[in-house]
Amino acid sequence: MTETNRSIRLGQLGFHPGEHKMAVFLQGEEGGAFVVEDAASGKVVFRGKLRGPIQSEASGEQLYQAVFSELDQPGTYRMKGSQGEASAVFAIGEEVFHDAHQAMLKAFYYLRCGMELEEKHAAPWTHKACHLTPAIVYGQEDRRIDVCGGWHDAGDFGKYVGPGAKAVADLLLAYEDAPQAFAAPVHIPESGSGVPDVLSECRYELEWMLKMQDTETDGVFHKVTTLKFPSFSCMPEDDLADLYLSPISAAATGCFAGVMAMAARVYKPVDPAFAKRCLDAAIRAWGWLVRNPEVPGFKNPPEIKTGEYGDSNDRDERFWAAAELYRTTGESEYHAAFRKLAEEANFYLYRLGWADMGGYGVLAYLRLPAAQQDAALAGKLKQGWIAQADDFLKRSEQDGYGISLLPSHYIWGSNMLVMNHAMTLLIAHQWTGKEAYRACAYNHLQYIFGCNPVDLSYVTGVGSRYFMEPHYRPGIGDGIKEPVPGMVSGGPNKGLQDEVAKKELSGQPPAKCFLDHSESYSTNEITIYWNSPTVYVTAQFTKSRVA
Ligand code: G3I
Ligand code: 9MR
Ligand code: ZN
Repeated sequence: MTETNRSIRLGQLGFHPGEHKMAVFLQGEEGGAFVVEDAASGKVVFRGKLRGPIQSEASGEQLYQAVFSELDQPGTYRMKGSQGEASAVFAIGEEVFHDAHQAMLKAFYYLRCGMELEEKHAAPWTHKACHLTPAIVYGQEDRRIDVCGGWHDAGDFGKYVGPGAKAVADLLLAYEDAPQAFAAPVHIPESGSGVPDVLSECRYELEWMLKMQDTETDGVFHKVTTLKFPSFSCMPEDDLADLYLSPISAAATGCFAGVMAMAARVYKPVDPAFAKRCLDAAIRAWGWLVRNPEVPGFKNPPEIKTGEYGDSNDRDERFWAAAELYRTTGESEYHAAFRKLAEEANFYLYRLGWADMGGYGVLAYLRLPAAQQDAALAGKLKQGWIAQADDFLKRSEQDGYGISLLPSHYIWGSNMLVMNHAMTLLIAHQWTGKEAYRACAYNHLQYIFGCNPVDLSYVTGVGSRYFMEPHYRPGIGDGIKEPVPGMVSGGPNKGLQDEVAKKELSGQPPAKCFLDHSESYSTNEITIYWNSPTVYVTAQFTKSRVA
């Protein structure tokens, strides 16, 4: 019987025929032999030579890469090195990511606010309806607004417009770019309605967002939260402190206009009336932006201590809004605004983060028919996107795990960067057909699924060894050992920004600054916008299957 040791790292879900296949060895020698055996018979089906050594600055390890892309025969396998070390058993098959994809989409349902999570859909992770009282408008204490619904942001119960917009944008793009991956239901209350579950789930968030638009000014409140975070084990329904709407911000209003204009397009075939509500709301938000060309960036008011999502630059949000409104309506006013912002370009054009939405604007513009584009501008933007992908590719070629993060990129939510970069690469692949981009994106996803220095899958319930203790209040408070499945951890953060991380991780290399501990909110929280790019990337590798 073969002993499995942990010196061979590989994506725990396995690989697809036709896709890039790589494992990482901690032991080995230059040109050393490795084999892949059939798990049942022990028959050698592939022989290869290790590539390396590669000194990983991010993880402090010396690594070897074992590439076996030619092995495409579906089955179960095990790898072995020349020193007798053996990997865990892994699969090759068309559907190896299917369940993970479903679980990561279903995770959004578990984050729903304002409704009971009933046994029928949520067992065993049920809870009562939460956050039902109208919220106080900060600075206008006698004004209260109903903003019930939407998704909790993360391990806390705040609801923030910018992060919500990123999450919905990723999911709608995931659906647009790989509709076949969303054919099977994920068992939410709306399943079976004839509308794909991903659209029903996003609508739950969009309906909440619509309530966040101020009926008096058309601006959008930045967020709704209690004044401070509740205790770590607080269940949503027990979080009864007053809810406050933080002031309107240009960042929130810009994101709102962007995502609503996008939704207007995506929902038109399934629900034209809803699509029209989204478009009207987007146009009104745009009006606010035009009337408020220069506004200070968002900062928490002094009494409000919850997640700030501060953003000092609102040009990228305006840019995204202009692009989506132009794509959806074809009106020249938005095109003019887009060109002007693109020309100034005083923001990150290609990022897909919660604070930097430029990339979504570029994408919306580049997906217009050529006749509606300014050809020179479109050419420049496409070239810029591809240059960004090339840079990620080059960096990945120098990284032991084949990913594009430099040591300085292991910050709070580093897994979002891993997945955002993979999105960038996959879109570059769609435009160019260059296989190296797709292979590189695949390595990024395999990193999330366990081919990483921590040797854990960063998605709950996914793989054979996954993190168990997310910083997620309902998961701490519910007394259930098994975490809610399908949730993506923030991942290693060299900033050590919580007490346990400071205590346990000091001196660790950046890519190992991760703690599977429920109090380590700076390394092990979960959020909607860490799940959403992961769904995008996974969907690109998921074939249709109606369960
Ligand atoms: O951008 C800088 C970069 O220039 C610098 O090199 C690097 C080095 O430290 O830091 C980067 O800034 C970090 C920033 O995230 C980047 O997005 C900050 O250090 C880091 O503190 C900040 O963390 C944010 C965290 O809130 C604290 O504000 C996370 O991005 C953000 O995801 C997280 O969001 C929280 C919400 O507040 C509340 N809800 C849960 C959610 C997840 O933990
Ligand atoms: O528990 C909070 C977590 O959900 C947030 O993401 C994080 C964001 O800063 O903050 C956590 O709360 C801590 C706060 O930041 C600092 N003081 C201690 C808080 C925990 O009680
Ligand atoms: Zn709630």
